[in-house]
Amino acid sequence: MSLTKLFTLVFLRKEDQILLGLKKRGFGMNKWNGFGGKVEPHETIIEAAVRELSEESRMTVKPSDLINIAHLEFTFHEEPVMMDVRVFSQKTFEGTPKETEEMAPKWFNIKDLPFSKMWPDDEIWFPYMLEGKKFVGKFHYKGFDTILHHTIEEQESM
Ligand code: 6U4
Ligand code: NA
Ligand code: NA
Repeated sequence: MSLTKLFTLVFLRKEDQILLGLKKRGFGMNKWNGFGGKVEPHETIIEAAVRELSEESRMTVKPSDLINIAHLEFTFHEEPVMMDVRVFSQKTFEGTPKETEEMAPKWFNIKDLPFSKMWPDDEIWFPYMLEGKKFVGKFHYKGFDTILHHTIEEQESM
């Protein structure tokens, strides 16, 4: 794998709801997703997670409240790139989600998630996250719609 890029992905929880944002531009446009983006060279993964959440939803979290629940690796057929996505969850936050240039946020009931308008891998690993498990998921895509193969391994800790 010649090129690995590091990303963050944050999910806020409130009772039986989860905050998703409809991506308005760029990678994953028109899909509902958690909040996150590229880790910049000058910052830690946690700093990037807090920054991206704030930039995309105007929500504030304390870095020490973020819990790393998963590690997702995406590879693509005949492409030498790997996306290394660090997934975080947390229940303590401040603010009311606001629409930004990049994302339109909305609370969803966890029993009524819009999987048909999410990344295809989400339907596979969301059940692990919603059951409070920690895991490593690896997904090999052809294009952006077809998962050729995947593995999910539960972890004791991340
Ligand atoms: P800029 O260049 O600022 O628009 P940036 O916000 O840094 O981009 P972006 O939004 O492209 O990064 O990051 C992609 C986001 O999508 C990250 O939070 C990771 C997430 N993501 C990428 N592939 C995913 C997938 N297959 N399933 C998923 N989330 C994915 O659930
Ligand atoms: Na982003
Ligand atoms: Na960014």
